[in-house]
Amino acid sequence: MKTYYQLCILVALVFRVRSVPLSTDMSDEEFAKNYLKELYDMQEDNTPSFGRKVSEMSLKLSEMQEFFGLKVTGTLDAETLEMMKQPRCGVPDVAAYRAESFSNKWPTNKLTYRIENYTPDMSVAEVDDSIKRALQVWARVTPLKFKRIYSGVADIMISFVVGDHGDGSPFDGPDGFLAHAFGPADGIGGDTHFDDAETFTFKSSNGYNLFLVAAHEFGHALGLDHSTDPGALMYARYTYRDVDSFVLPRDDVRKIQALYGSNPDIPDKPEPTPPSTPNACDPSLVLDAVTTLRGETYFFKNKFFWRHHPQIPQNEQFLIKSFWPELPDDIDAAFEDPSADLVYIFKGQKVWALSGYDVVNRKSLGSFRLPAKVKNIDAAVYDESTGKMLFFVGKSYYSYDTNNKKMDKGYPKQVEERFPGMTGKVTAAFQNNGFTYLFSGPRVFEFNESTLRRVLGNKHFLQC
Ligand SMILES: [Ca+2]
Ligand SMILES: [Ca+2]
Ligand SMILES: [Ca+2]
Ligand SMILES: [Zn+2]
Ligand SMILES: [Zn+2]
Repeated sequence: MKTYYQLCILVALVFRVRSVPLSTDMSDEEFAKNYLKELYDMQEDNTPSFGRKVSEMSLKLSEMQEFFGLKVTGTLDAETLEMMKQPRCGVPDVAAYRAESFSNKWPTNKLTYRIENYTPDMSVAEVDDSIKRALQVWARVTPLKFKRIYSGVADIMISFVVGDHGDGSPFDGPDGFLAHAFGPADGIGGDTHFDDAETFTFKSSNGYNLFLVAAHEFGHALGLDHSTDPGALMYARYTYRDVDSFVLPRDDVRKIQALYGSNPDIPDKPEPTPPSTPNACDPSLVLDAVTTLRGETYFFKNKFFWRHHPQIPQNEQFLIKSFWPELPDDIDAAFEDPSADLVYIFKGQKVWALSGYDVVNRKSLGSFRLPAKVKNIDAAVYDESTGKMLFFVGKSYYSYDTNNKKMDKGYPKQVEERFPGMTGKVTAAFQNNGFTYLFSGPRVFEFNESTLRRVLGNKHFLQC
């Protein structure tokens, strides 16, 4: 009789579940509506509108665009839809839209967790290890201590579930929402659910890395909201990063310590410095590489790049791996060959050829006939007027003939011979609208053919 009663409750819960799960076979409009209802508390807009009243959907679209640093149009443009379809966390982006019964922190520093079940994607030991390390990410920088229990009710109950699972926020099948967690409170508070329709992984960049997803969700379980910093662990969109070298970014450290304080136990070995997201306003900023890509310009720095679209005043900043998971961080150089619609990315001896968001080929520096003594280049640019690829190494440069597929004779030459006034080392380069821009540290030299027109700062391109 008891079993029957429990079953009834379960069924009732399933019917109580409100929203339609996100699915990619819906129309884009329907998809966007569900996204905004789920994450931005969009209400059904049934009121007849007169004149130019701004619709609820438009308001919510603007809010979402603002949150992700997109151009605020209030319309469902291609860029917004693309962002909506990225794999992400299922917790709403704006704290005010979450249930008010959750407070912003736990009243104690000693919390328990329990792993209720396992995903078939990984071994039990791999899941245990991923969860433990994900909690340690937060414990390392706070006074928080996590104790695992194997029965009974823990503060943080961890489970792998699919579809409707009785908490009013059903999962959506592969991709879309990967997981969600409830903020600090009794009962369901702190509980963390993973969508087992995903393929979770231990170390690989294929599928979704359980450690990274879990570390993000535990941030919510401890009281954090989503961050607008694209480098933060608490950014809503999933991005693969190297798991072994993971260090909690500065933005997250600052926010969790504002709630709980720092770790009073002096660590045995000094902690690595939390990585911070490069700031466009930093006057000493030295970019790693710059390239055009299909009419846009990409400015690379460390793990990040800024994307500039000529029609959009505001640049967007992303992790390199969120566009090209296979690319390394800290690249040396990049350029676009528009005749082949390819962008080449250089790091050390390695070269990646990109067609839009796809890596289509891997090459080596040697394939451009650079001498073997050149172990890496500092900058590169495709000179449209001559069809040559220019490779900068220190204060000299090489010229590669794309038609004959060989290095031009008489190189390397001094950069100053071709670009008079460019006396320093070239650290990044690109061409746009017929001008050549040579970066030397934080300064940018603008050339019209061989004539130096003016010297600019990074700020000319990166708004701040
Ligand atoms: Ca709980
Ligand atoms: Ca999903
Ligand atoms: Ca460089
Ligand atoms: Zn989240
Ligand atoms: Zn759930």
